[in-house]
Amino acid sequence: MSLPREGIPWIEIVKELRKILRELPTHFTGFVGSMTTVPHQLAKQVFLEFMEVNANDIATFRRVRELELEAVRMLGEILGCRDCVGMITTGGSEANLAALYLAREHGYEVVYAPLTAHDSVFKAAKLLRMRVVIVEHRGYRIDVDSLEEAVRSNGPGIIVATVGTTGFGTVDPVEAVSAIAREHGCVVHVDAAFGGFVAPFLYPERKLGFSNDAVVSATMDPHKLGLAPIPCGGLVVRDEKWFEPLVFEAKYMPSGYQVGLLGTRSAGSIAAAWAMLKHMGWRGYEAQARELMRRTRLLTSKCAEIGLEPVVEPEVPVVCIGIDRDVEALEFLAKRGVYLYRCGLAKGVRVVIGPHVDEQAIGEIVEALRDFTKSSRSPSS
Ligand code: 0PR
Repeated sequence: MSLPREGIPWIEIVKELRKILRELPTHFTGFVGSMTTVPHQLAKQVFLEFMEVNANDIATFRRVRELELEAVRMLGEILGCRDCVGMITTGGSEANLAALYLAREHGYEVVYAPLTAHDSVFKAAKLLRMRVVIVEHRGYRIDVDSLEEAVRSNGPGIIVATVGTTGFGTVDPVEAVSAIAREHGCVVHVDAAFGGFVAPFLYPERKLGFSNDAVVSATMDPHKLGLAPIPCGGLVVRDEKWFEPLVFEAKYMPSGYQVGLLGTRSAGSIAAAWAMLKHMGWRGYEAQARELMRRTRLLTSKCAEIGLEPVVEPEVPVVCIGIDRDVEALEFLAKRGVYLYRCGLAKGVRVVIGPHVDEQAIGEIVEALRDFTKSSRSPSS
């Protein structure tokens, strides 16, 4: 039996768990695969302080729902929305699922997306039994001609545009996509889970969000570059009317209703998102975005010196470095303590330049890549 009959003392439990934790790669020891990063101390502190408050009860904890709406409004402002509504979620997957659900409830049952869209979009469509129409991509961005053809033959639906693709760091042409959507009676969901904390600051002249009429919702995750701890995603919705299907009747709740796809959820995520948005402000995230892109360019130029090129020039700090034997490369790198993911659609390894990936880490990644390319070129390999 693994459940002990007599409880184990606190100190022994902590020892055992800390041992496991010590053996896991951390963001400081080469784990640069994921889009998450080291959370800010402030976010950790307020997360702990609010952790045990159940944000599901919006009557007893009305102030927490207000904080949540303030956090969501700030996320919306970054994406060009004055007073958006929405909610803090467990992450981008839940936000994308909720966004597609909203579209379906409003009568848009077809999902248009290129294969560069995140897996969670296709997963959501499957769960919701929505029909997916795959749109071509060119240079790892939605091909607008293919999109137009697709909507013409398949009718109204929701188009998913990604600001910061998972595998390539590219940004879909949201403005052109939205124009097509308007013309053909479609709506647009912008998945800015990662890029939302970067692209609006770097490319203020581009219309990447709600300034396009057709955009009804967006995903933007504080647990990625927002510097909040996991779990913390964001669903930003244009107005209350569009959000309404996410408000469910729940007779036993003090308010009589309940918000979102889940039930009990921690107010820690809400406090952490709110705190980081207030603490960083527009300027803080802007400075972070510029610095991360500087490091991204440093990585690509160092890669060029060893004969490796990005598959496509990234617009947010995610680089797919083209390598044919990518599975072997990942194994080789992991043995060196550098943990990366693959790019997915193209052969290569993906580096996400989060705030924890400093110049030294970039140097180590490139060195490990150089050793891999050398070893794979040698006749004995
Ligand atoms: N949208 C985009 C553009 C993403 O890159 C991700 C996550 C999500 C949505 C989903 O966010 P959550 O993981 O917060 O639900 N991409 C992550 C990454 O690339 C994690 C990931 C990767 C999650 C692959 C699922 C998966 O199948 O590190």
